[in-house]
Amino acid sequence: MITIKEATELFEMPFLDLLHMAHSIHIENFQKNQIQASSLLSVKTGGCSEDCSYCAQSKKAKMPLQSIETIENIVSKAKDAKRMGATRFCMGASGKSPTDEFVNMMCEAVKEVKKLGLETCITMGMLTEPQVKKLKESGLDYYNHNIDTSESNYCNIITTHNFQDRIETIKLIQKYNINLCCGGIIGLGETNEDRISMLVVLANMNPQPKSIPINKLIKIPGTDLANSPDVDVFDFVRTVALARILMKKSYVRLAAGRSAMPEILQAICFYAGANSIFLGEKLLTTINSSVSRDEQMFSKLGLKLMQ
Ligand code: DTB
Repeated sequence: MITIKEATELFEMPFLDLLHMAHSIHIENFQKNQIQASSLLSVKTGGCSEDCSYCAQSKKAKMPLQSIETIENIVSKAKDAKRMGATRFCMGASGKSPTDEFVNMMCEAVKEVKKLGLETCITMGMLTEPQVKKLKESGLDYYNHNIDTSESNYCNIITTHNFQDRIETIKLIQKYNINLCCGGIIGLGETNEDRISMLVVLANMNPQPKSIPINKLIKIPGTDLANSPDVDVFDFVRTVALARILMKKSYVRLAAGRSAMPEILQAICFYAGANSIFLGEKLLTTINSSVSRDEQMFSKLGLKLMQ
């Protein structure tokens, strides 16, 4: 068990010592200069019943339900992702929880995308046990279900479900041995204590999530957090470094928010142990860092995409 006290002591180390420690742990556990890339597709957008304050698709932002992607389109986008260099294809669907019919469709999508030689990941909210079982049988590699923030801050961000609801779905995912992708968002108005506490929850999961997206809030007009204060960059890097130190063998993803980050900040995050990104022009509803910008940055930094 990792305690809040231990994690706080690490987080508060002199910045350069923290980076050095995170980098040392990173290169002991991973091939250095290698970054895993995942591509994201929104397969069902808008019309959500949840009130997540950061999300463009929140019921408060009133985005109407758009048409659901067909399997054919999903496969075509997955082919593009593979061509770009992604090794994982992540499919996101809005809503509190999917219908059985939607889960069946996603199982078909998983089977088709896997035929391309890509790993698959889905995020679509709370699941029932039979749904998790079906997803496992379809061959789904990862399920993304973020805890977003600390348990005590959760109700300030979302009120239509609670932290414990998240944990219940996470337990089901782990019970069926689907790899867990679970992280959070920095910039929700949380304190460093919240960030540390969120990482301690993740680090104490058994097994630890294999993939940990650290998103930096994209301030989306029309959402409650559109005008939230900027995150201190050093605190952001400290959060990435702490994730790396506490979860030595997990992929730490520098996830949403990269398009607004200067290359030098991304480089420092990679030094601090981030070794995964979203690659591609779009996230769910917002733009991502462009592929050509990423290619140039990788070349400047001597980084390679993981095969
Ligand atoms: C995660 O942690 N980040 C992704 C994925 N999991 C589903 C989503 C990023 C969304 C960014 C805002 C948008 O495009 O709407």
